[in-house]
Amino acid sequence: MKCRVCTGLTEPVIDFGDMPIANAFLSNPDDNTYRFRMTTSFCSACALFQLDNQPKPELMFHDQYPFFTGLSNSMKLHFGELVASYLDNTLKKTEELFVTEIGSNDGTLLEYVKKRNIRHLGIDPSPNVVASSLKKGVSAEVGFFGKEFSKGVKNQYGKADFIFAANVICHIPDIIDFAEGIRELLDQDGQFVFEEPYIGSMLSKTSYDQIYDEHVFIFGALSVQNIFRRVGLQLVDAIPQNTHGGSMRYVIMHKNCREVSEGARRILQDEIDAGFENIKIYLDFAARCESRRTEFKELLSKLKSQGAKVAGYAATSKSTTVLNYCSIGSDLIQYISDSTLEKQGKFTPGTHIPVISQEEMRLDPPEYLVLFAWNHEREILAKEVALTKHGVKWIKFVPSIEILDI
Ligand code: DWN
Ligand code: ZN
Repeated sequence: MKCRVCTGLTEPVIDFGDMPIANAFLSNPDDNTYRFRMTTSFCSACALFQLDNQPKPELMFHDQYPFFTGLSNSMKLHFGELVASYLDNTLKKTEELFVTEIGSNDGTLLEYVKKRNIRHLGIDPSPNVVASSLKKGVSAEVGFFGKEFSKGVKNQYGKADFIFAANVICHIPDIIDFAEGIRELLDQDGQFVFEEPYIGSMLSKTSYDQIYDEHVFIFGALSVQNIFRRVGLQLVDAIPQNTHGGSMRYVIMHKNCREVSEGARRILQDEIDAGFENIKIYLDFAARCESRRTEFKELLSKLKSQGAKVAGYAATSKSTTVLNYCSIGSDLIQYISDSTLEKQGKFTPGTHIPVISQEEMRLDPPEYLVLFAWNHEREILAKEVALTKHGVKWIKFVPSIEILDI
């Protein structure tokens, strides 16, 4: 396959088989399911792990996109801290600032900017999440950000002092056009601050569920540096984050604006030392994914043979990869409970497990709950102490398959 960045040849890593769209929950299990072949590969020239094929963006991001950032309290707090740590330290006057967020979803992050009376604009391709942002009084426009789009924003609002993005850039296949858009829009001393699931965490935790249709890339500091260098921008900082099971915050600026931080230098060197530029580490990961699949399926089959009632907690995008890759249907997991209204009453993509509300699940809890939102473990276990006290046992599959002993 051709690398999406340098067009050089990539090396195959793992084939997950035919996969549905991760967030295409079905109203009726008989509905037709669109599938694409989810193979992944690695470009050693860019140190970039990527999907070979991705469904058309319109199939993934539309007016029924069922993910709302604000449903997680810990993420709300995280974005509050993120905004404060940059806007508290800027020397510019409030009335001079202009802040943009790409993939602004329901406006959770920009609401903190709005509260400071700072001019801002969110950009997101899904009209329904933009509508929920507007309801909060957060300005936002529907669109796919790229070079063309950035010109319109620049003409209307001027250059941006800060461009934020969280868990978004890895969704954008034409990443060079995107990076050129950032170069257009970013003011001379402006900062592009973005966070993404970190390739190092995915490799060390074997969290292969980070790979699904929307995540066309899984980045590390080396690959981010390579991409932005191509358009004349520079990686100046990289700061590890605990969110989403291990993420990295990257800061990009125009060239020669600032020295590369000590932290970023160390992370880049650690990646080189760990072999992130070489296919071997990815092939080892692929082998672990296969044994993890066998182990998980064996555990669920054993519980079934014991007559145990097993359900899932949180119908995440990530769960679509796990369920389809491991061929797990409602025979092994009776239902998944989720707090998103738009997912309740529907069926999981490709595997047809019913999704019910959390209130309904709490009325008659199962014996085992698979924690599909393992990245929100702390928040969920704190919220669900009553379930644990009731005797519910939690099953985790990242970083290893385990029944939690609480
Ligand atoms: O990158 C992405 C991340 C940030 O968000 C997107 N491509 C889509 C989405 O991925 P995800 O669905 O795997 O995200 P989460 O945040 O791991 O899971 C969200 C789901 O979990 C929602 O359906 C809501 C549900 N949930 C719940 O039912 N109870 C979440 C929490 C925290 C809860 O307490
Ligand atoms: Zn490449």
